[in-house]
Amino acid sequence: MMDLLVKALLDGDQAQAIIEVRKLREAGVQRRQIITGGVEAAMTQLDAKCTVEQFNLLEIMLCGRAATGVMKVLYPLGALPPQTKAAVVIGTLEGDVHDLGKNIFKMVLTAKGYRVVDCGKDCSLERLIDAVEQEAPVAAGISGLITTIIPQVLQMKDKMAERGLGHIKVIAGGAALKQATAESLKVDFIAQSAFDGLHYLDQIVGVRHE
Ligand code: B12
Repeated sequence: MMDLLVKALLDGDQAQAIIEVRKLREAGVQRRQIITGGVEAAMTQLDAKCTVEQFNLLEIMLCGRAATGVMKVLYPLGALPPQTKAAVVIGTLEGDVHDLGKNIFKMVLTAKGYRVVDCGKDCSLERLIDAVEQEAPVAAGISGLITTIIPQVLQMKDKMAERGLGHIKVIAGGAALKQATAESLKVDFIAQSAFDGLHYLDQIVGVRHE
């Protein structure tokens, strides 16, 4: 069944992808498995079509739209819990327009009761840090899919410290950042997935997992 979901996503067939995800949920498959084994797996396969030599924008956008549709089925807006946990500021840095992963992280956090302040994509460091200053979050989350944003990531903590925000954790995720170590990127934590990020935040705010 997961294979059918991956195929529907790769075909950019949102309606079919939604049918497959409903079947998976009815069969008792967890959201987490659907995201990692379905959505992420499909996007990894899409990789081959998103290179400098081969780039079919329409095809990739349709896959992205199908993935977004699947996420809305997994986390319906009407069924959100009250946002009683800490705030988290998230964004994709300047020059990077990839936002599927960031949006998944946002949905996962929102579904767990965090108040997520989303600075969007192609967001300057200044704007992200302004939001951190205003919202007093427990952490700032950076999503990075292209390596050109790494210099901005390296400056994040220092720039926050200059504004007296050095105590706030910075966590990073996304394909361009997750192979690196937290030390080499000068951040507090590197998340391998949205759930990895969630667990790290839960640890900071002291949520227990059974
Ligand atoms: C879809 C896609 C696009 C779409 C994006 C649509 C959208 N709205 O996001 C479009 C078509 C716009 C696009 C454009 C481009 N793309 Co593109 N794209 C991809 C592709 C195929 C999939 C990315 C994706 O969505 N993955 C699925 C998500 C769910 O995974 P994820 O982001 O890793 O997120 C998960 C975790 O990492 C985590 N996570 C993510 N962020 C965060 C943050 C925090 C804080 C936490 C805790 C967790 C977390 O949560 C998610 C769920 O677990 C990748 C290939 C790849 N393997 O990544 C290339 C890729 C990222 N693109 C690439 C390139 C080069 C481009 C272009 C420059 C293309 C070009 N040749 O002109 C342009 C423009 C980019 C720009 N300026 O930003 C390269 C980057 C290479 C590099 N090393 O820098 C890649 C790697 C393809 C390749 N192999 O060449 N792309």
